[in-house]
Amino acid sequence: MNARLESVGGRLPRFRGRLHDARTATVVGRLLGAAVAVCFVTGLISHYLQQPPGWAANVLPSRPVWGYRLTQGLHVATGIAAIPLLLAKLWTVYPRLFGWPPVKSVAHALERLSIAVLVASLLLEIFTGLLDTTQWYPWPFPFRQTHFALAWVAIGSVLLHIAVKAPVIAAHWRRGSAPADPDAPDRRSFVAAVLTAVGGVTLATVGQSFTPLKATDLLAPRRPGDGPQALPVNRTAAQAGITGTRLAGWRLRVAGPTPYELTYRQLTSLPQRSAVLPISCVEGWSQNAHWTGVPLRDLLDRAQAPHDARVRIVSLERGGNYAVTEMGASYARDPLTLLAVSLGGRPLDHDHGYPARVIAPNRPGVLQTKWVTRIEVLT
Ligand SMILES: Nc1nc2c(c(=O)[nH]1)N[C@H]1C(S)=C(S)[C@@H](COP(=O)(O)O)O[C@H]1N2
Ligand SMILES: [Mo]
Repeated sequence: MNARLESVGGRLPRFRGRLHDARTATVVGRLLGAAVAVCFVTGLISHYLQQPPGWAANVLPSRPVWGYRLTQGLHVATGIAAIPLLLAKLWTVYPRLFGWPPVKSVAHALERLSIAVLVASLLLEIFTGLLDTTQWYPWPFPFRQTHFALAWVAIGSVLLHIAVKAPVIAAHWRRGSAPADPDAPDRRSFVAAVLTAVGGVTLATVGQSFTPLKATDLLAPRRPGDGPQALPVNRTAAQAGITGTRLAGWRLRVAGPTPYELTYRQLTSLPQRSAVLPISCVEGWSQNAHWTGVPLRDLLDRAQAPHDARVRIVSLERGGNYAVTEMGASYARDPLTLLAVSLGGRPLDHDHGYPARVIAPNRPGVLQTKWVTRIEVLT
Protein backbone atom coordinates (compact mmCIF):
# COMPACT_ATOMS: atom_id res chain seq x y z
CA MET A 1 0.00 0.00 0.00
CA ASN A 2 0.95 3.58 -0.41
CA ALA A 3 1.99 4.46 3.09
CA ARG A 4 4.44 7.31 2.70
CA LEU A 5 6.39 8.66 5.59
CA GLU A 6 7.59 12.17 5.79
CA SER A 7 9.87 13.41 8.45
CA VAL A 8 8.71 16.56 10.15
CA GLY A 9 11.69 18.55 11.24
CA GLY A 10 13.56 15.26 11.73
CA ARG A 11 11.25 14.51 14.65
CA LEU A 12 8.41 12.17 13.97
CA PRO A 13 7.18 10.53 10.81
CA ARG A 14 4.04 11.92 9.24
CA PHE A 15 1.79 9.55 7.36
CA ARG A 16 0.13 10.62 4.22
CA GLY A 17 -0.52 7.08 3.17
CA ARG A 18 -3.87 5.93 2.03
CA LEU A 19 -5.91 3.23 3.72
CA HIS A 20 -4.96 4.43 7.17
CA ASP A 21 -8.26 6.24 7.17
CA ALA A 22 -11.45 5.95 9.16
CA ARG A 23 -13.37 4.03 6.48
CA THR A 24 -10.73 1.27 6.37
CA ALA A 25 -10.58 1.21 10.17
CA THR A 26 -14.36 0.86 10.26
CA VAL A 27 -14.50 -1.94 7.69
CA VAL A 28 -11.75 -3.99 9.35
CA GLY A 29 -12.99 -3.06 12.83
CA ARG A 30 -16.45 -4.42 12.09
CA LEU A 31 -15.02 -7.80 11.13
CA LEU A 32 -12.76 -7.85 14.17
CA GLY A 33 -15.64 -6.78 16.39
CA ALA A 34 -17.81 -9.63 15.11
CA ALA A 35 -15.03 -12.18 15.71
CA VAL A 36 -14.37 -10.82 19.20
CA ALA A 37 -18.08 -10.86 20.07
CA VAL A 38 -18.54 -14.50 19.06
CA CYS A 39 -15.28 -15.45 20.77
CA PHE A 40 -16.33 -13.72 23.98
CA VAL A 41 -19.80 -15.24 24.18
CA THR A 42 -18.62 -18.77 23.36
CA GLY A 43 -15.80 -18.32 25.87
CA LEU A 44 -18.32 -17.48 28.59
CA ILE A 45 -20.28 -20.60 27.70
CA SER A 46 -17.12 -22.67 28.00
CA HIS A 47 -16.22 -21.12 31.33
CA TYR A 48 -19.63 -21.68 32.90
CA LEU A 49 -19.93 -25.23 31.60
CA GLN A 50 -16.59 -26.02 33.21
CA GLN A 51 -17.13 -24.09 36.38
CA PRO A 52 -20.82 -23.42 36.96
CA PRO A 53 -21.92 -21.23 39.84
CA GLY A 54 -23.51 -23.35 42.59
CA TRP A 55 -27.10 -22.53 41.67
CA ALA A 56 -26.57 -23.60 38.06
CA ALA A 57 -24.66 -26.83 38.66
CA ASN A 58 -27.72 -29.06 38.54
CA VAL A 59 -29.52 -27.40 35.65
CA LEU A 60 -26.88 -26.95 32.97
CA PRO A 61 -28.36 -28.23 29.70
CA SER A 62 -27.05 -31.62 28.59
CA ARG A 63 -28.57 -31.04 25.13
CA PRO A 64 -28.03 -30.59 22.28
CA VAL A 65 -25.34 -33.26 22.48
CA TRP A 66 -23.19 -31.27 20.03
CA GLY A 67 -23.73 -27.92 21.76
CA TYR A 68 -20.28 -27.59 23.30
CA ARG A 69 -18.67 -28.98 20.19
CA LEU A 70 -20.18 -26.11 18.21
CA THR A 71 -19.55 -23.32 20.70
CA GLN A 72 -15.98 -24.33 21.48
CA GLY A 73 -15.23 -24.90 17.80
CA LEU A 74 -16.47 -21.36 17.15
CA HIS A 75 -14.49 -20.02 20.10
CA VAL A 76 -11.20 -21.34 18.79
CA ALA A 77 -12.00 -20.55 15.14
CA THR A 78 -12.98 -16.93 15.83
CA GLY A 79 -9.96 -16.52 18.11
CA ILE A 80 -7.70 -17.68 15.29
CA ALA A 81 -9.53 -15.51 12.73
CA ALA A 82 -9.01 -12.54 15.04
CA ILE A 83 -5.23 -12.77 14.58
CA PRO A 84 -5.09 -11.51 10.97
CA LEU A 85 -7.99 -9.14 11.67
CA LEU A 86 -6.25 -7.58 14.65
CA LEU A 87 -2.98 -7.25 12.73
CA ALA A 88 -4.83 -5.57 9.85
CA LYS A 89 -6.60 -3.23 12.24
CA LEU A 90 -3.36 -2.30 13.96
CA TRP A 91 -1.73 -1.67 10.59
CA THR A 92 -4.62 0.57 9.60
CA VAL A 93 -4.45 2.74 12.68
CA TYR A 94 -0.81 2.63 13.76
CA PRO A 95 0.08 6.04 12.24
CA ARG A 96 -2.05 7.51 15.01
CA LEU A 97 0.57 6.32 17.44
CA PHE A 98 2.73 9.08 16.10
CA GLY A 99 0.11 11.80 16.50
CA TRP A 100 1.58 15.08 17.73
CA PRO A 101 1.32 16.36 20.39
CA PRO A 102 1.03 12.91 22.02
CA VAL A 103 -1.48 14.18 24.52
CA LYS A 104 -3.84 17.01 23.74
CA SER A 105 -6.16 16.96 26.74
CA VAL A 106 -7.19 14.84 29.66
CA ALA A 107 -9.90 13.20 27.53
CA HIS A 108 -7.35 12.48 24.81
CA ALA A 109 -4.93 10.98 27.34
CA LEU A 110 -7.68 8.73 28.66
CA GLU A 111 -8.59 7.65 25.16
CA ARG A 112 -4.98 6.74 24.39
CA LEU A 113 -4.73 4.86 27.66
CA SER A 114 -7.89 2.90 26.89
CA ILE A 115 -6.49 1.99 23.49
CA ALA A 116 -3.29 0.76 25.10
CA VAL A 117 -5.36 -1.46 27.40
CA LEU A 118 -7.49 -2.61 24.45
CA VAL A 119 -4.54 -3.61 22.28
CA ALA A 120 -2.59 -5.21 25.12
CA SER A 121 -5.51 -7.26 26.41
CA LEU A 122 -6.57 -8.46 22.95
CA LEU A 123 -3.01 -9.43 22.04
CA LEU A 124 -2.53 -11.29 25.31
CA GLU A 125 -5.89 -13.00 25.04
CA ILE A 126 -5.15 -14.23 21.54
CA PHE A 127 -1.61 -15.24 22.41
CA THR A 128 -2.50 -17.23 25.53
CA GLY A 129 -5.45 -18.84 23.74
CA LEU A 130 -3.31 -19.83 20.78
CA LEU A 131 -0.68 -21.43 23.00
CA ASP A 132 -3.44 -23.22 24.90
CA THR A 133 -4.56 -24.90 21.68
CA THR A 134 -1.11 -26.47 21.59
CA GLN A 135 -1.25 -27.21 25.33
CA TRP A 136 1.88 -25.20 25.95
CA TYR A 137 1.88 -23.07 29.08
CA PRO A 138 5.19 -21.23 29.37
CA TRP A 139 3.96 -18.91 32.12
CA PRO A 140 3.54 -19.14 35.89
CA PHE A 141 -0.16 -18.25 36.06
CA PRO A 142 -3.15 -20.59 35.60
CA PHE A 143 -4.30 -20.37 31.99
CA ARG A 144 -8.06 -20.60 32.28
CA GLN A 145 -8.61 -18.13 35.13
CA THR A 146 -6.27 -15.61 33.54
CA HIS A 147 -7.80 -16.00 30.09
CA PHE A 148 -11.25 -15.52 31.65
CA ALA A 149 -10.33 -12.43 33.71
CA LEU A 150 -8.53 -10.83 30.78
CA ALA A 151 -11.57 -11.45 28.57
CA TRP A 152 -13.54 -8.99 30.70
CA VAL A 153 -10.81 -6.40 30.40
CA ALA A 154 -10.71 -6.93 26.65
CA ILE A 155 -14.46 -6.80 26.10
CA GLY A 156 -14.78 -3.77 28.39
CA SER A 157 -12.14 -1.86 26.47
CA VAL A 158 -13.68 -2.92 23.13
CA LEU A 159 -17.06 -1.56 24.23
CA LEU A 160 -15.48 1.65 25.49
CA HIS A 161 -13.61 2.03 22.22
CA ILE A 162 -16.80 1.51 20.21
CA ALA A 163 -18.62 4.06 22.37
CA VAL A 164 -15.86 6.65 21.96
CA LYS A 165 -15.65 6.05 18.22
CA ALA A 166 -19.39 5.74 17.64
CA PRO A 167 -19.66 8.98 15.64
CA VAL A 168 -16.71 8.03 13.40
CA ILE A 169 -18.00 4.49 12.97
CA ALA A 170 -21.47 5.76 12.09
CA ALA A 171 -20.07 8.25 9.59
CA HIS A 172 -18.06 5.55 7.79
CA TRP A 173 -20.38 2.60 8.13
CA ARG A 174 -21.76 2.77 4.61
CA ARG A 175 -19.85 2.41 1.42
CA GLY A 176 -19.38 5.72 -0.35
CA SER A 177 -19.45 7.66 2.89
CA ALA A 178 -16.66 9.76 1.39
CA PRO A 179 -18.00 11.19 -1.88
CA ALA A 180 -16.15 9.86 -4.94
CA ASP A 181 -13.57 8.18 -2.72
CA PRO A 182 -10.44 7.66 -4.84
CA ASP A 183 -9.14 5.02 -2.41
CA ALA A 184 -12.14 2.74 -2.71
CA PRO A 185 -10.57 0.24 -5.16
CA ASP A 186 -7.38 -0.03 -3.09
CA ARG A 187 -9.42 -0.46 0.03
CA ARG A 188 -11.39 -3.25 -1.57
CA SER A 189 -8.12 -5.02 -2.46
CA PHE A 190 -6.83 -4.56 1.07
CA VAL A 191 -10.01 -5.94 2.62
CA ALA A 192 -10.00 -8.80 0.13
CA ALA A 193 -6.42 -9.62 1.16
CA VAL A 194 -7.38 -9.55 4.84
CA LEU A 195 -10.35 -11.80 4.19
CA THR A 196 -8.13 -14.18 2.24
CA ALA A 197 -5.79 -14.36 5.22
CA VAL A 198 -8.72 -15.05 7.53
CA GLY A 199 -10.01 -17.73 5.15
CA GLY A 200 -6.53 -19.25 4.93
CA VAL A 201 -5.91 -19.61 8.65
CA THR A 202 -9.46 -20.82 9.16
CA LEU A 203 -9.20 -23.44 6.45
CA ALA A 204 -5.86 -24.61 7.85
CA THR A 205 -7.23 -25.17 11.35
CA VAL A 206 -11.02 -25.49 11.44
CA GLY A 207 -10.91 -29.15 10.39
CA GLN A 208 -9.82 -29.99 13.93
CA SER A 209 -13.43 -29.58 14.99
CA PHE A 210 -15.36 -29.27 11.72
CA THR A 211 -14.48 -32.74 10.49
CA PRO A 212 -15.66 -32.34 6.86
CA LEU A 213 -12.65 -30.02 6.45
CA LYS A 214 -10.16 -32.26 8.19
CA ALA A 215 -8.24 -32.75 4.95
CA THR A 216 -7.16 -29.09 5.04
CA ASP A 217 -6.34 -29.16 8.74
CA LEU A 218 -2.62 -28.65 8.29
CA LEU A 219 -1.76 -26.35 11.18
CA ALA A 220 -3.95 -27.44 14.09
CA PRO A 221 -2.16 -29.51 16.74
CA ARG A 222 -4.68 -32.38 16.66
CA ARG A 223 -6.30 -34.05 13.69
CA PRO A 224 -9.55 -35.98 13.92
CA GLY A 225 -8.92 -39.66 13.35
CA ASP A 226 -5.28 -39.54 14.47
CA GLY A 227 -4.88 -41.67 17.57
CA PRO A 228 -5.67 -45.07 19.02
CA GLN A 229 -9.12 -46.25 17.92
CA ALA A 230 -9.05 -43.39 15.40
CA LEU A 231 -9.63 -40.74 18.10
CA PRO A 232 -7.04 -38.20 19.31
CA VAL A 233 -5.68 -38.38 22.83
CA ASN A 234 -4.67 -35.42 24.97
CA ARG A 235 -3.13 -37.26 27.87
CA THR A 236 -1.98 -40.82 27.43
CA ALA A 237 -2.18 -43.52 30.08
CA ALA A 238 1.59 -43.40 30.41
CA GLN A 239 1.55 -39.63 30.96
CA ALA A 240 -1.16 -40.05 33.59
CA GLY A 241 0.83 -42.77 35.38
CA ILE A 242 -1.72 -45.49 34.62
CA THR A 243 0.31 -48.69 34.55
CA GLY A 244 -0.52 -52.38 34.62
CA THR A 245 0.20 -52.49 38.34
CA ARG A 246 -2.13 -49.59 39.03
CA LEU A 247 -4.86 -51.29 37.03
CA ALA A 248 -4.45 -54.69 38.67
CA GLY A 249 -7.44 -55.51 40.84
CA TRP A 250 -9.41 -52.54 39.45
CA ARG A 251 -12.85 -52.09 40.95
CA LEU A 252 -15.55 -49.53 40.36
CA ARG A 253 -16.63 -48.23 43.75
CA VAL A 254 -19.88 -46.35 44.02
CA ALA A 255 -20.29 -44.41 47.26
CA GLY A 256 -23.87 -43.45 48.02
CA PRO A 257 -26.76 -44.30 50.34
CA THR A 258 -26.24 -47.97 49.34
CA PRO A 259 -22.56 -48.25 48.41
CA TYR A 260 -21.28 -51.12 46.28
CA GLU A 261 -18.35 -52.32 44.19
CA LEU A 262 -18.14 -53.93 40.77
CA THR A 263 -15.39 -55.83 39.05
CA TYR A 264 -14.73 -55.14 35.37
CA ARG A 265 -16.58 -58.32 34.47
CA GLN A 266 -19.58 -57.36 36.60
CA LEU A 267 -19.65 -53.88 35.11
CA THR A 268 -19.58 -55.16 31.56
CA SER A 269 -22.38 -57.65 32.23
CA LEU A 270 -24.80 -54.91 33.33
CA PRO A 271 -27.26 -53.73 30.64
CA GLN A 272 -25.34 -51.55 28.20
CA ARG A 273 -26.35 -48.69 25.99
CA SER A 274 -24.64 -47.10 23.02
CA ALA A 275 -24.49 -43.47 21.98
CA VAL A 276 -22.71 -41.38 19.40
CA LEU A 277 -21.25 -38.49 21.36
CA PRO A 278 -18.39 -36.11 20.67
CA ILE A 279 -15.25 -35.53 22.65
CA SER A 280 -15.05 -31.73 22.45
CA CYS A 281 -11.73 -30.66 23.75
CA VAL A 282 -11.47 -27.19 25.21
CA GLU A 283 -8.24 -26.78 23.25
CA GLY A 284 -10.22 -26.85 20.05
CA TRP A 285 -10.36 -30.32 18.52
CA SER A 286 -13.49 -32.39 18.57
CA GLN A 287 -14.74 -35.61 17.10
CA ASN A 288 -17.79 -37.83 17.29
CA ALA A 289 -17.36 -41.40 18.47
CA HIS A 290 -19.49 -44.43 19.12
CA TRP A 291 -19.47 -45.27 22.83
CA THR A 292 -20.97 -48.20 24.73
CA GLY A 293 -21.29 -48.52 28.47
CA VAL A 294 -23.61 -48.47 31.46
CA PRO A 295 -25.83 -45.39 31.79
CA LEU A 296 -24.57 -43.46 34.79
CA ARG A 297 -28.11 -43.09 36.11
CA ASP A 298 -28.47 -46.88 36.34
CA LEU A 299 -25.33 -47.01 38.47
CA LEU A 300 -26.71 -44.19 40.64
CA ASP A 301 -30.12 -45.84 41.01
CA ARG A 302 -28.39 -48.97 42.18
CA ALA A 303 -26.76 -46.92 44.94
CA GLN A 304 -30.17 -45.38 45.70
CA ALA A 305 -28.90 -41.92 44.99
CA PRO A 306 -31.50 -39.14 45.17
CA HIS A 307 -32.57 -37.88 41.74
CA ASP A 308 -31.19 -34.42 42.27
CA ALA A 309 -27.81 -35.56 43.57
CA ARG A 310 -24.59 -34.24 42.10
CA VAL A 311 -21.80 -36.75 41.69
CA ARG A 312 -18.06 -36.68 41.99
CA ILE A 313 -16.07 -38.82 39.61
CA VAL A 314 -12.61 -39.92 40.61
CA SER A 315 -9.94 -41.27 38.30
CA LEU A 316 -7.19 -43.74 39.07
CA GLU A 317 -4.86 -40.97 37.94
CA ARG A 318 -3.14 -39.26 40.86
CA GLY A 319 -2.75 -35.51 40.81
CA GLY A 320 -3.32 -33.80 37.49
CA ASN A 321 -6.05 -31.26 36.95
CA TYR A 322 -8.60 -33.68 35.56
CA ALA A 323 -8.33 -36.59 37.96
CA VAL A 324 -11.49 -35.54 39.81
CA THR A 325 -14.56 -33.92 38.29
CA GLU A 326 -18.05 -33.09 39.48
CA MET A 327 -21.22 -33.48 37.52
CA GLY A 328 -24.61 -31.90 38.17
CA ALA A 329 -27.89 -33.79 38.18
CA SER A 330 -28.92 -32.74 34.66
CA TYR A 331 -25.90 -34.60 33.27
CA ALA A 332 -25.90 -37.45 35.76
CA ARG A 333 -29.55 -38.22 34.94
CA ASP A 334 -29.29 -37.85 31.16
CA PRO A 335 -29.91 -41.28 29.60
CA LEU A 336 -26.97 -40.69 27.23
CA THR A 337 -24.44 -40.09 30.01
CA LEU A 338 -22.44 -43.30 30.13
CA LEU A 339 -19.71 -44.91 32.09
CA ALA A 340 -18.26 -46.12 28.81
CA VAL A 341 -16.29 -49.33 28.51
CA SER A 342 -15.99 -49.49 24.76
CA LEU A 343 -15.31 -47.23 21.83
CA GLY A 344 -16.21 -48.11 18.27
CA GLY A 345 -17.31 -51.56 19.42
CA ARG A 346 -14.01 -52.48 21.10
CA PRO A 347 -12.89 -52.21 24.70
CA LEU A 348 -11.42 -48.80 25.46
CA ASP A 349 -7.78 -48.36 24.63
CA HIS A 350 -5.69 -47.58 27.72
CA ASP A 351 -5.20 -44.07 26.36
CA HIS A 352 -8.95 -43.55 26.12
CA GLY A 353 -9.53 -44.47 29.75
CA TYR A 354 -9.63 -48.27 30.08
CA PRO A 355 -11.29 -49.82 32.08
CA ALA A 356 -14.02 -47.14 32.14
CA ARG A 357 -14.47 -43.46 31.37
CA VAL A 358 -17.22 -40.92 31.53
CA ILE A 359 -18.84 -39.66 28.37
CA ALA A 360 -21.69 -37.18 28.66
CA PRO A 361 -23.52 -35.06 26.06
CA ASN A 362 -22.80 -31.32 25.68
CA ARG A 363 -19.88 -31.43 28.05
CA PRO A 364 -16.32 -30.07 27.76
CA GLY A 365 -13.73 -32.75 27.01
CA VAL A 366 -11.74 -31.97 30.16
CA LEU A 367 -14.65 -33.21 32.24
CA GLN A 368 -14.97 -36.55 30.42
CA THR A 369 -12.89 -38.31 33.05
CA LYS A 370 -10.80 -41.31 32.03
CA TRP A 371 -9.70 -44.33 34.12
CA VAL A 372 -12.68 -43.90 36.46
CA THR A 373 -12.46 -45.89 39.68
CA ARG A 374 -14.91 -44.19 42.03
CA ILE A 375 -18.25 -42.46 41.79
CA GLU A 376 -19.41 -40.54 44.85
CA VAL A 377 -22.97 -39.41 45.34
CA LEU A 378 -22.89 -35.89 46.79
CA THR A 379 -25.78 -34.87 48.98
N1 LIG B 1 -8.25 -38.76 34.21
C1 LIG B 1 -8.18 -37.93 33.15
N2 LIG B 1 -9.26 -37.81 32.34
C2 LIG B 1 -9.21 -36.99 31.26
C3 LIG B 1 -8.06 -36.24 30.95
C4 LIG B 1 -6.95 -36.38 31.83
O1 LIG B 1 -5.89 -35.76 31.65
N3 LIG B 1 -7.05 -37.23 32.90
N4 LIG B 1 -8.06 -35.41 29.85
C5 LIG B 1 -9.36 -34.89 29.44
C6 LIG B 1 -9.34 -34.14 28.20
S1 LIG B 1 -8.62 -32.61 28.25
C7 LIG B 1 -9.98 -34.57 27.06
S2 LIG B 1 -10.14 -33.57 25.71
C8 LIG B 1 -10.52 -35.93 26.98
C9 LIG B 1 -9.87 -36.62 25.79
O2 LIG B 1 -10.34 -37.91 25.68
P1 LIG B 1 -9.60 -38.95 24.75
O3 LIG B 1 -8.15 -38.95 25.12
O4 LIG B 1 -10.27 -40.25 24.99
O5 LIG B 1 -9.80 -38.51 23.33
O6 LIG B 1 -10.28 -36.68 28.15
C10 LIG B 1 -10.41 -35.98 29.35
N5 LIG B 1 -10.31 -36.90 30.46
MO1 LIG C 1 -9.38 -31.43 26.47
